[in-house]
Amino acid sequence: MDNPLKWMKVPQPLVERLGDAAALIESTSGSIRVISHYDGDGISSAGIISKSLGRQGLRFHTTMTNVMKEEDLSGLDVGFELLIVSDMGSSQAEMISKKVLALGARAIILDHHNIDGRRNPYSISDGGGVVEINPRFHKIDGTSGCSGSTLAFLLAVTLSPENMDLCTFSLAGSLADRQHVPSFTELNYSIRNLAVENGYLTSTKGMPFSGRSISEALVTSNDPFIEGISGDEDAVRALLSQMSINPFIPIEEVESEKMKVLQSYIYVRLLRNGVKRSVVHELFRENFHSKEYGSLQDLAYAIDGCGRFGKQSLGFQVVWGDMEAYGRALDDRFEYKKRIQELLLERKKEGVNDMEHIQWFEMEEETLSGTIAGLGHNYIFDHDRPMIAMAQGENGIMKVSSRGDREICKKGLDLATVMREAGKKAGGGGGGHNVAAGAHFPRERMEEFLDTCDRLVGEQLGKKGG
Ligand SMILES: [Mn+2]
Repeated sequence: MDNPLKWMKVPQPLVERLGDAAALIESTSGSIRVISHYDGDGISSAGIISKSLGRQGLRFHTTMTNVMKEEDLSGLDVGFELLIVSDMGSSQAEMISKKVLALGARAIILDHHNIDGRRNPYSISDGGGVVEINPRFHKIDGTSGCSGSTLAFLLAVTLSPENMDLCTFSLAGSLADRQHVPSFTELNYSIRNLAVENGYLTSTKGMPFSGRSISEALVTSNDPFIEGISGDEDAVRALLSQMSINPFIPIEEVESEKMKVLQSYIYVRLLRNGVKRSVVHELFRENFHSKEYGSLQDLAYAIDGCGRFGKQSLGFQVVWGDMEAYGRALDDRFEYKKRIQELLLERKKEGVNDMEHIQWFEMEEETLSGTIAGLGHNYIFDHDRPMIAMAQGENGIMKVSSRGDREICKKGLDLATVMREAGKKAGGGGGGHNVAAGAHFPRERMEEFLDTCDRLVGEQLGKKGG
């Protein structure tokens, strides 16, 4: 393919900006510094950019970090001619511009986050030394239609059509940023088409099962968590034998007719267990499979997990194409999935505390409390009241994660407001989205916090207390 950008019908103004960025890269003879965000999308972006620079024979040095602070930039070694900031940078464009001007260097910003109401991106012609590319300047939704790795991939194929093979990591990065729900759109959709039509990925519709075999997929399934199946090896064996499916074969080797029967069995079973129809429907989406990497979801979560566990360089190696690294990252991914299930089963056994309009529980692992709250709400406990999970952090500060679902939000639930108000009232703070939000407050004010949450949720849903 001569021109993947044309094939994908990337809007002309964006093509031009990518061209400016590619020209900057091609005119750089010295070293290139790449700084990217350290989550799944950022690691994928860093890998895609670095791989394409390496293929051009350019010298580069890549790091991944959480939030880029001014100190990080000041601490940068000065021996670079070009700085590429990826999956972040738009909100710090001015600082980046000052820094590179002072060093006599140039910068490229590839970001899909907020542009703080700015009308125009930084461009090399305005004298700021920066080419900024952000879909939000082109009326493309940066939350769902384009991630950091989408931009990294578009730049890579601008540099050379040979980089088209990196499309798998582009979509893995977008998936890690949850841009695949309910389906890939805008620029992600174009890349999805490129990947599928050129044989990099195959696509099937159904529940997103993942695992190295069909039985592992069912036993370790958390989303959906299927009562009586998830976590129960004997039940899974019995079910598969009843359907004449060999439990040890990879998911993609299960005959499609049998897979359909299995999927609809689970569908009915979830509904019969009382799981909301809207939650079950959301599970049916397009799933992708790569010959080399298996399920795109596993690839994405394996890379994302590397960020989560502070193993960014392992994630980077995966994107670089190191299959041994991928094996290790996958092991971590399945360990993590197992841990989530253990916590979920433990929660199921211990139960949650009921209030009139909310349900809540306390757990130890702060990093997983949001996940357990969400899965518990959707699949195990009462589906009509939001779930509030708390974990004690440092200095007696309680960290809160709350989860609802789209259906309750349609009825008026806004957890962002609940968390902000209740957090503030209990001497802390909070915020987030209507369906998922967080808060913090000092432990001794827990009762007050919970009472406020209960009252606010009741008011939002139009239910009077008493
Ligand atoms: Mn991102």
